Amino acid sequence: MIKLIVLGVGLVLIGAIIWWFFGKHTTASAVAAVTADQQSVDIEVSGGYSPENVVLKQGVPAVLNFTRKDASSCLDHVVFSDFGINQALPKNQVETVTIDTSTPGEYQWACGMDMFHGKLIIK
Ligand SMILES: [Cu+2]
Repeated sequence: MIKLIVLGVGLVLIGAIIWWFFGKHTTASAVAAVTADQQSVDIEVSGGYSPENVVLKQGVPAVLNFTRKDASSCLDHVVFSDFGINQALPKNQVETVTIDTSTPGEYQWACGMDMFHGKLIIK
């Protein structure tokens, strides 16, 4: 009996690992809402970033509004290394990060420990 349980647990673990590495994970993307002179995207921080791909229009001043719902200290900073930004995200508070959109390209952002990532596309 114990062998069957061990076998069952093993199979479930293998399934979970296969799903994790090869499964189709959906990544939420968002295009910024653009007005004449301002664009913004709201990003929820909870076990990662949602959306984790953000598209911004080049040349329009942009803000990202981060709200951290996650209690873990892992996500309490957000780092945009290309922009020299390392900002604290107090829990349950909207924290605005201003992005310089003058140069088109793809930029990564990450948590303070570089474990969770998001992508910024300026075009
Ligand atoms: Cu982290």
